[in-house]
Amino acid sequence: MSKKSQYKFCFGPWNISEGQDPYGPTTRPAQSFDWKLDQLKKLGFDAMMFHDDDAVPDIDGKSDAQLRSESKALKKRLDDAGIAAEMVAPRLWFSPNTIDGAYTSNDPKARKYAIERSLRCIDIANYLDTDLIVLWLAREGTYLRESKNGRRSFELLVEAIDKMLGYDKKVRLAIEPKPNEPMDHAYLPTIGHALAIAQLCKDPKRVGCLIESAHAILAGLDPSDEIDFAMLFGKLWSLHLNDQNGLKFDQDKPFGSANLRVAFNQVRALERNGYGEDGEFVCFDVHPFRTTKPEHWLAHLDNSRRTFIKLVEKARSFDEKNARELVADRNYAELDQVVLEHLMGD
Ligand code: GLO
Ligand code: MG
Repeated sequence: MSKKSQYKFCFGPWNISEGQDPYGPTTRPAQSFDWKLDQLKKLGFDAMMFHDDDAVPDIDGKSDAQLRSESKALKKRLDDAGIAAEMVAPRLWFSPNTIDGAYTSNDPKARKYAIERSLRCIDIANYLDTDLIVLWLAREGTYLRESKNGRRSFELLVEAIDKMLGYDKKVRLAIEPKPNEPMDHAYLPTIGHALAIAQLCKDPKRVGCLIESAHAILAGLDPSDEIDFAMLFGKLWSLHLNDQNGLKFDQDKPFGSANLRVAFNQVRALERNGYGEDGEFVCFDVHPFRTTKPEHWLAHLDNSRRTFIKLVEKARSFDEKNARELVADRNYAELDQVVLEHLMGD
C-alpha cells in the first residue's frame, strides 16, 4: 500500500431517518434540517450530501428566484458550520410525474419534467458550490419487460445526460447503479453499465460513477472489484459505503455490519487506488435500524466511520510481503487464515 489518503466523511439528511418501512409507520419523531446539520458537525463529519429537495423543500412549487435565495441561504448555513456540500441529486422518484419512470418514461411530458428538474438540480449545485450531481436512476427500469423498449430507454438516458452536460460546461455526473428496488430490473445495474453509457454521451470525461456497497452486493458482485474497476477508469467520484446481508431488500446496514471481510477488501481497494486524493469523500448511505431509540439515533453513522477507520489501520498493517509470498506459493489456505487472524486482531 503506497498511497496514504486522509479520508473526509459525509452523509445525507435522509440517513437520519425515522424508521418507516413498507409494513409500518415511523418509530422516531422527525427532526429539522438544522438539527441534522448540527449532528453532522458534532460527529465531526466534513460534508453533507443533498437531494435537490433537501436543499429546496417543495422544489416543484418554487420559482427560480426562490430556488436561488433558498439555496444561497443554505450555502451560508453550511459555510457558517464549516461543512461542504458534497453533491446534489435530483429526487426523481417521488413526483406523480415519474410514476412510470423519469428520463425513460413512456410519457413525453414526464420526460420533459425529469430533464427540467435535473437542470434545476444543477442550478442548486452551483449555488452550493459543488460540481457533482449524483444520478440514482430509481425508476429507470421495468416491472414488466414488455412495457418499455430497452434500446429506446438507453437512448433516452443518453439524451437526458447530454442535456445536463450541455446545460453546464463544468458539471460532472456520477451515476449510482442499483440492479433492482424499486424496479424489478433497472437499466443501469452495475458500474460496467454506467461507464459504458458514459462513452455514448457527448462528453464522456464528465460522466462517472458512485459505488454503493449494498447495490453491488444486490447485483451479485463484490464491491471491492467494482471499486478497482471504476478506479482503473478514473471514474469513482463518490462512494456510498454500507452493508447488505445477501440478496434481500436494500438493507443499508452500517458499514461492515454483515460482512467485515468484504468491508476490509473495499477499504484495501480504496487504499491501493488512492481514493480521496482528488478530494473525493467517503459517504455512508446507512440507515438506523427500525428498533433504534431516538437517543441512539446517530450510532449507525458514527459506527460506520469508526469501522472504516479501523479497517484503514487493518489495511495499512496487513503483511503484504507475507501475502505475496503465499500467493507465489499458491498457498491460498494459509492466506485465507492470515486474513481472518489479521481481522480478529492476532
Ligand atoms: C437508494 C439509494 C439512495 C441514493 C440517494 C442519492 O437505494 O442508495 O439512497 O443514494 O437517493 O441519490
Ligand atoms: Mg446510495
